Amino acid sequence: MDSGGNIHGFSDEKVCVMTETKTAQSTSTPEQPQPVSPPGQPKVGVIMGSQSDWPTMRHSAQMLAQLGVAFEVQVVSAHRTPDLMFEYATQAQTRGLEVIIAGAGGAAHLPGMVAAKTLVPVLGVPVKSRALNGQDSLLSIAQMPGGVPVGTLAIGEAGAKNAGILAAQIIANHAPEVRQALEAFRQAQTDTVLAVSDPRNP
Ligand code: RP5
Repeated sequence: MDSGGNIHGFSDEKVCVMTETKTAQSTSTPEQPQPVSPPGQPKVGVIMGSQSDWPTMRHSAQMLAQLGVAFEVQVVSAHRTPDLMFEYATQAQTRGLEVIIAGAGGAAHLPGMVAAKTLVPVLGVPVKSRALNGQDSLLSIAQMPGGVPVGTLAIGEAGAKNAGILAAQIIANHAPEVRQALEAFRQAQTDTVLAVSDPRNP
């Protein structure tokens, strides 16, 4: 922890820089602008075991941005940076995080290990692994022992997207503006389906 009370890598300044850094990286394309957090204290932490998880986890960030929920993003590996993972989990509540979305693939220990060290609700996203198409990730995240829950979403992009929505729904319990954004999102989704109900004419 530094003199300003921020643990390594999680000051407001760092979150801001990270967002800009993501924008400059090779995963950014003109068609896929990188999601940027709304201003304010991050309420949701989007963490992942590897940079390679970002193409999946960006969908969580995208939904949070769309729904107006301030978030931060960070690579935190259970295996490669275990001390950072421990620090992130133990500091999450005092830093104001209300939900943690943790994505990981393969031997996906990150969500469960983070959940073991915090009472902040953890939503786990199984990333589609190269070897087993994410079935290993899914089982690693879902099969927690009784007493240490992780809310497990679907494998891959759908799970990441739904994790962002579900995190927003949790925040919406005390944030009317987020509830309004969710209602608008649901209505737009319904309208889109009803507008083109004949599958032969997409
Ligand atoms: C996990 O190992 C990560 O979450 C990632 O999904 C997987 C592979 O990581 P890389 O080898 O691509 O860094 O820890």
